[in-house]
Formats: sequence, structure tokens, C-alpha cells
Amino acid sequence: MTEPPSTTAAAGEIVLHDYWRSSAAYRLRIALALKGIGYRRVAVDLVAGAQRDPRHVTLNPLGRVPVLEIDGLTLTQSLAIIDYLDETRPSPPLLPAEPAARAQVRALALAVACDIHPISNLSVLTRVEELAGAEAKARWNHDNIAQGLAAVERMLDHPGFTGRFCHGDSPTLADCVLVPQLYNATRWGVSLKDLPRIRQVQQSCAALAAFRDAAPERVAPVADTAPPRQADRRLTSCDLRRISPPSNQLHLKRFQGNKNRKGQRPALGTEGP
Ligand SMILES: N[C@@H](CCC(=O)N[C@@H](CS)C(=O)NCC(=O)O)C(=O)O
Repeated sequence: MTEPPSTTAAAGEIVLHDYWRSSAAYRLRIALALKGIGYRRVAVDLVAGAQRDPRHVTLNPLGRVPVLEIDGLTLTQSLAIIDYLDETRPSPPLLPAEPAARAQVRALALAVACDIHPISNLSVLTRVEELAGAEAKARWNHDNIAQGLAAVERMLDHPGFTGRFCHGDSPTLADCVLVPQLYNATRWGVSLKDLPRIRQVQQSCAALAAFRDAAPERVAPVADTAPPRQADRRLTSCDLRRISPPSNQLHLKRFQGNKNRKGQRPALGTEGP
């Protein structure tokens, strides 16, 4: 019999194994924030290969983030984790009550999580670059995201689309998954100009603190963020404790900076998953 995975969480503690630029982890940060669940973050630096560290692989045999330690469990797969949160902490719900609407929301989330995101994963991009070069990698990723989002735009043309979120007037699982993909789209120069429904969703989500607080730039290692504008100063990662949920157990762990050899921050779209 195999040993149960080791845990890093103290009794009753919730721990998120996270990488600031991981869109799968970003989904979960949004869901946790929407539900007001506090947690401690543990940084897994994907660019440095920390996901392959045996201690992390013990938690997630696939060597990926996110991993959530909660209720004495070690959970992997962002969508399964969000389902678990919704079942054990149902308020606010992240799925509509009605079966057809639930199917619609799940379809949108799966379109991103299963059809768009895996083809843009770090390991896939690295392999494409090895085989065909950096330009081919950028084009591969750009075209995959652009085509995928064009399909999502068409999927949003459904009776439950009210012009705010992916379904109805409150955020659901679909919004938790779509918004991180839009962050990736921006990084890789994919225009949202011809995607009006997606832009409406993006705008509605940006108005909510849960989405803003979960954003990569809010949780980035200090060395990887541009200096904050004066107006945003209270929202830097150093101040995260102040803007996390009230039941907050979140202790921001200072990440190792991902500087390049010259000590500079990498350009957008050049590193990370
Ligand atoms: N299906 C997984 C995907 C997880 C995933 O692909 N995570 C990426 C970051 S977005 C990762 O850890 N990549 C590490 C690698 O490719 O080496 C989920 O939804 O949790």
C-alpha cells in the first residue's frame, strides 16, 4: 500500500501551493476569495522547476500547481478543488441551481481548462520551442488562445447570458476559469477587440475585489512586479494581508525573485506557464 501524501499544513490550516502566474492556480485564488476563505500560500516557482521537487511531487504526482491542503485532504486539479469548495462551503454558490444552467457553466469552464489551457502549458510550450524555435512557440500559443476564445465568445451567446458574468448576474465557476485565460491572452498579445461578450465579463469581474485581489500582479514576487503606481500602492503584494478575506490566515510568503541573469524582470510572455 502506498503511503498517504505528506502534508505541510498544520491542523486546521488551509495551504495553497501556488505560482503567481499559473492560470490554474489563479482560478482557485479567485474561488477562494469569492468564498472568503483565508489561506497560507506556498510558492512553487515553476520557472525554477520547483514543481519537480520530490516534496511537491508527493503532493501532486503530476508535478503541477495548484495543490490545496484543506480539511486534512491534499487536493489537486483546480476544477475538482473548486467543486469541493462549492460542496463543502456552498455560499456563495459557484454553480447555478438549475441543471441546464450548470451544464452551460461547466461547458464554458471545461472549454478553457481542457481545450485551450493544456495546449499552452509550460511543458508543451517548452517542447514546441525546442522543436521549432521561440517564434513558433509564440505563434502556437497566440493562435491557440485566439481560436479558443473566439469559440468561447460564441458559447456565451446563450439564454443565461445577461451581459454581466458568464452566466447570470453573479460570478460562477466559468468566470473563475475565463478571467485567468484572459490574463494569458493579454500576455501573448491576443486582442479581445472582436469579443464583446468576453470583454463585458472581464469588466464585470474586474469590478469585484475577489477577482482583483487574486490577480497575478497582486501576488507576484516583489522582484517580478513593476513599481506600483502611487494610487495602487496599498495593493502591492507586500500589503496582501490587509486585503485578504476577514477570516484571513494568509501569510504572504516572499517568493524568490525570478530575475534573469542581468537581474531584470523577464518581458511579458517570455516566461511562465
Ligand atoms: N488541469 C490542471 C492543470 C494544472 C497545470 O497545468 N498547472 C500548470 C500551471 S498553469 C503547471 O503547474 N505547470 C507546470 C509544468 O508544466 O511544468 C488543473 O486545472 O489544476
